[in-house]
Amino acid sequence: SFGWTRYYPLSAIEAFLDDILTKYPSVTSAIDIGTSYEGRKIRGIKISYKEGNPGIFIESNIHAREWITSATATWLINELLTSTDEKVRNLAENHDWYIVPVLNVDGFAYTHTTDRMWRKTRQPVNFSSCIGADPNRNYDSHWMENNGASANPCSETYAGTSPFSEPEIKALADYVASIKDRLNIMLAFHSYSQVLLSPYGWTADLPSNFDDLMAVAKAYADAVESLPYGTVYTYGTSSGAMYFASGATNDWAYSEQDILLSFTIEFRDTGRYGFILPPIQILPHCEETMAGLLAFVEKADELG
Ligand code: 0X9
Ligand code: ZN
Ligand code: ZN
Repeated sequence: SFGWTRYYPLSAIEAFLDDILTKYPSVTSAIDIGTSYEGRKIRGIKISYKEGNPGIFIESNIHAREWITSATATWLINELLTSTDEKVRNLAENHDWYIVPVLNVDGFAYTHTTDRMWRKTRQPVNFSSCIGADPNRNYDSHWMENNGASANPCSETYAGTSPFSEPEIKALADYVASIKDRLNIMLAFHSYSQVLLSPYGWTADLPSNFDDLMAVAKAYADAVESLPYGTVYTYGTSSGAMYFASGATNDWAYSEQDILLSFTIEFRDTGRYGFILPPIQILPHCEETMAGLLAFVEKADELG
């Protein structure tokens, strides 16, 4: 049965979602995001205990090889539904959760069958022998500006032929746009580097609510570091703390959808294992992610 001591292929993650929907029919509902290039369903789950809660959207595994992200997203779903911890109950019951454990379904399947280090989508590019675009450069927000992406189809940061050329990204964007008024937080789960990245990636300018963004990021980092594992997260803007990246999820959510607490979170580790994080680290990582999220959301609620 499903658990968090190993990584699972897409079919097992789908079975996990079905199981959750069957077990918790009154507080969960299936989200049908759309269909990938290769025809796979992109699925999510909504957890809602009551009407009118502020919403939190989690995009996960947009990069195919970042397996710890979907392991964490499925753990989070399970924990929100089963935990008896008072703080987790508050987090679950007073917020609506929209969680898409695997967005890049084609790429994820490919990492299981063929190339563990695949990052991009699997849609062929006309007149190129290289396949796929970087889905995290494909959102329609300052697309291809300021050298934040590549025009070379063989590059790992190829932006695609046009904004939203990748069906998975178009599908996610359409879904988020349809519920954006209910969302105040959007998180994109990535690995690795242990850093929280706010807008902007496409410019070095600071967002207008920079102080609030850094306050919630600091709350997350402090909470994680206070656990016995002592894992250190840093934080900053995407362009300042990492590198220029245009057309990424968090810039699009922030600038085009007015979701004012939008982050990319780069999970464990800092490079020892990189994308191939050992399964033994999944549960400790999930626990510290919950500590981080509790502190982040508490601070966000406080800021209003
Ligand atoms: O390059 C990326 O897309 C992200 N790093 S990763 O190693 N997971 O590929 C970082 C993107 C950060 N920038 C923005 N979100 N704008
Ligand atoms: Zn622009
Ligand atoms: Zn990534």
